[in-house]
Amino acid sequence: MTVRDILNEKLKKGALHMTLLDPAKQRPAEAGNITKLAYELGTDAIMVGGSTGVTQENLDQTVKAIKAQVKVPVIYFPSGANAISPYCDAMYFMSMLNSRNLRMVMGEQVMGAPIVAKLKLEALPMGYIIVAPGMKVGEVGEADLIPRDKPKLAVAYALAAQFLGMHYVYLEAGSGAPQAVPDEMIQEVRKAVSIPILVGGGIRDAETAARVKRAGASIVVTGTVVEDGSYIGRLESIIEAVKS
Ligand code: 1GP
Repeated sequence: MTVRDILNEKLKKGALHMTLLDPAKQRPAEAGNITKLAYELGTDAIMVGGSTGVTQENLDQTVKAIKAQVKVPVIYFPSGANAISPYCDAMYFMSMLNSRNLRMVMGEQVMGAPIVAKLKLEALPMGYIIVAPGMKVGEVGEADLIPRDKPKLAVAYALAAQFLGMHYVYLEAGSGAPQAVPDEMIQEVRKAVSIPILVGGGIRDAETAARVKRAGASIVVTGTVVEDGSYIGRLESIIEAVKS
């Protein structure tokens, strides 16, 4: 079964939660321990990636350590073609649609595609859309941020992703964003597209996770919350909010 099939089967039953780990932020063994806990709490997949500091070495070691601890898909969430791990189950093959830099839209993809083919990695085509404030990823990705009060602009990008044949669209407020993607924007995108919508950035509590899900997110992504020492109770309530 492909990762896409696994996710599709799960999505038929409701919204999913994914846990994001940045390989540059902790040692591989710790990443393994964190994801084991997230897996036991019911997270549906582990995403591995970060905007800066990802190397082939820390990526491979982190993915291997996570794979040893969880039975859910481990999906690479790349920032470029500089590192691609053969150990993950799949990778988002993504384009930052609202970047001003062509390298982020199609350059890294052209460099990475032959490597993905050689490794026979499952590619999950995804349109990546950066919403204000965008944080680090908006900065390094040179994104023309979608203003928070312009849901129709997000809809136009999401529709473009769908019409280009992408299987997923990701509304990203940026890791550590003070506020998550606005409800109205998620609602409008939900009404417009039929592909699954990932929403991430700034989701740190159950209430926000529930709100994002109610607005129409198919997959709720949390990252920062597991980097915080007091995450256990939080992560449990976030996963519960997404699943209920
Ligand atoms: C970043 O959307 C993800 O790509 C997760 O964001 O770290 O704010 O949870 P947080």
